[in-house]
Amino acid sequence: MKKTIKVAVTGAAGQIGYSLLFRIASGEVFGADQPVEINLLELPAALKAAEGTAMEINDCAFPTVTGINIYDNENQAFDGIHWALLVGSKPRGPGMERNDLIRDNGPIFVNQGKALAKADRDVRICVVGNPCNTNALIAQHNCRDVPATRFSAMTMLDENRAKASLAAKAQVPVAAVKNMIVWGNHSSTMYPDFENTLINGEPAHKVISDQTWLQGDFIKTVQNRGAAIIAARGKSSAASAASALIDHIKCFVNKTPQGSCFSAAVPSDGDAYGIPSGLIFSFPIRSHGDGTYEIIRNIPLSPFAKEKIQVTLKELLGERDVVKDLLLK
Ligand code: NAX
Repeated sequence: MKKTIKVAVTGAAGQIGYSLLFRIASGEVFGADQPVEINLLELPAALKAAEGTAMEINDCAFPTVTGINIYDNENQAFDGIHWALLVGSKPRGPGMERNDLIRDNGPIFVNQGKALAKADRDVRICVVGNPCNTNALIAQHNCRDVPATRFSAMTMLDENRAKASLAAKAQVPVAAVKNMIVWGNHSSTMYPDFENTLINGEPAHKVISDQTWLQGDFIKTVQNRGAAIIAARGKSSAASAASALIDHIKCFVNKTPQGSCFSAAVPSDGDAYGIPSGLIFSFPIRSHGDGTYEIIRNIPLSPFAKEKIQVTLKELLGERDVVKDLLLK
């Protein structure tokens, strides 16, 4: 019998939680023969809804699930966990500026960062709740017991959106699109790097001749896709975000095939692409499949790409400044 993997999901009663939990419980992520125990963390007002979701997970009779626990306290929810999926955060209210949202959500990640000291020594943390890069930075700074490299923020949804957009334009199946690197912040400044993407093994900008589209509408569409989903659905992306989180975890758990990469926001080691040390920045990543990963070096960057990366870097540095009192030195 394998040792149970314990996974905590915050914001478990929310939209993303509802799409995510069943897929984790089903064995899709960690394996059909891998027991999982799931801790749901919610605000007191949403505990009843979390209970309903837990009842439904039980009703699926997944053979992989060894337990579902519901908490409104992060110290209990994070006790002994191997994965922390930090999805819950306050949504942006009407008329709210991005900096207000950053300030509003910061304290959640201070407390959750501290509580992560209770986790298993080998814990991995992925932050989805927005602004996810800066929230991950706050959690990481407040949890010096866990190595910084264990923290990530999710840019996989942006990668998936960009892949789908290029595939549609090139009229190829999405599986033909590889190495779609998203650089920087999960926000409207992110840079989806079409110059290093391959379509059927060829550079995407050679396959798609419309350079104006690539440099213009393609980037804008990916950067603003979240807002477009809200405009169409009346609610923010949920199933696609959950699906991207499943992809994110799988990418970190499994060895990345030779010559491939995926996108995730991880702490800069200060040595890659001029990004200051410690900033949680989306890079091209290769997982070694043993719990470690590397930031892939030497990706060629054109002056166009470098300019875009500077824009998203500037935004992230500004966000770091807004929360500097929440970051432990
Ligand atoms: P919902 O509002 O449906 O759910 C959020 C849940 O979090 C609520 O049930 C709330 O009670 C809970 N919550 C709030 N504060 C909490 C706390 N301190 N501890 C535990 N639970 C808490 O939002 P949902 O659509 O599920 O989105 C969740 C987060 O994901 C949002 O911040 C959203 O902006 C972010 N997203 C991030 C994406 C990414 O690619 N990184 C894409 C999708 C999504 O927009």
